[in-house]
Amino acid sequence: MSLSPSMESLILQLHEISAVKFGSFKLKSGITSPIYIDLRLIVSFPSLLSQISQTLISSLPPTTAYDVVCGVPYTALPIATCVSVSRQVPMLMRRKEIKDYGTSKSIEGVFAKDQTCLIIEELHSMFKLTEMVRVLREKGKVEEEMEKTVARFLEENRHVAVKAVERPVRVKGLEFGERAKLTKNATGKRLFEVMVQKESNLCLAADVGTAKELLDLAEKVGPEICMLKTHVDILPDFTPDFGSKLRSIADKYNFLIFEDRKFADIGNTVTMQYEGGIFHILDWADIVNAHIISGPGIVDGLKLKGLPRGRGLLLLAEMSSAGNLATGDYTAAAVKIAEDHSDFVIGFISVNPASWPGAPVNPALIQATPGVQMVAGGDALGQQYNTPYSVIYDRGSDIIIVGRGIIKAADPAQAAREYRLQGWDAYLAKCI
Ligand code: S5P
Repeated sequence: MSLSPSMESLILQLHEISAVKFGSFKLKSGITSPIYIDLRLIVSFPSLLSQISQTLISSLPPTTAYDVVCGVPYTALPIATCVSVSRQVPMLMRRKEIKDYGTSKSIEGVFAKDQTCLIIEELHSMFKLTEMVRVLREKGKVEEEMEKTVARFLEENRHVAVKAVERPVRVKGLEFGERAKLTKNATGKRLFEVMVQKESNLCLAADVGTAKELLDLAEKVGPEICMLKTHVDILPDFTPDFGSKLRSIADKYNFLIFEDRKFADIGNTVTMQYEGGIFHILDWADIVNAHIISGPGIVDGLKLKGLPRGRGLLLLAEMSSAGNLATGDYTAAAVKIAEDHSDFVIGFISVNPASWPGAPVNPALIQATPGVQMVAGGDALGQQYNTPYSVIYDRGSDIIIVGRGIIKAADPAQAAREYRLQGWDAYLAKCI
């Protein structure tokens, strides 16, 4: 099917301003692409911007009714603004980064429940990339060879995307209850069991300012969570009875305690850090975690102290922050160390375990993922957020770790309930 002349002219103009480029481009995902589209450039070409907006609107079915229009940052914002101004329809802006100060709003603008919103996301929906390249080839802007290269690239990466979504579905049947029976570690087994009993795969990252606030929060959110994660070294009012106080709340609401200590030293040093100091982590934390930067000796060291007490260890196989180095071979090394110590290692801190080679890995091992909020985005210091559904269903994780999404909410208990339901629904969707 051929495109309309106005669509063809639009494609030619985009090529003209170099918003469509051919060559070799490394994408954010790490893939190398032969085509790159940078629509941010269109703000410098007002007549093109207006043409795109008009074409987009006229491509909607005539009966489409909407009360507000919203652009997804950043590329679609100017397009949405043009639509808003030309149609005189109010606009909303969805934030990319959610502030953790001020109003913490994820959507700016005035709107009401039950209003219909037209969301403008990208130009790609107006025509397919293959059609775009075909037009450019027909008009002599690209060689036939390049058209074939792009087609091959799109075909290959369509499969990659499908695989990433399909992988978790293949663990069908291996539900948390069954996985509990596979784990060799008492704490790992208990964690799976608590998840089933409470229908919760939510871990609260309780990064609040004081021990008092933390204990209050644990009381409020306790019924919703399978695990509570602490950073005990940020609590200025820590006292030696903190551990026993938190333990009694954990027993009351049936959740596990995970001290996010991120051990990273040699085996001998971590034995002392785990057991001693002022925090005595070994006495009250069911679970701790470790980087594998120093090699497998760190696991041996922690195991020496933790295993006789029935404790469990999570390895940091990936991290959620932008530009982190825990990727590729590093992640694979974490998996190998976990397999070699599966009596003590109960799983991983991970971000996209569905994409690991050979995924899903050993189902006895649990995947816990930080960087979770209701809206994907990030903070100002490199944290990157995915939604509960995307983390559990698409990325193949088991547990969502949520901090500011809950603790900064007006009603943390209510927010925790919402995260629990979303996380659990995504898990159930994987089990069908
Ligand atoms: O890669 C990581 C690993 C961890 S454990 N990225 C993380 O954000 N974390 C922790 O998860 C981090 O230390 C913090 O306690 C929590 C995320 O908090 P949020 O407020 O961004 O949800």
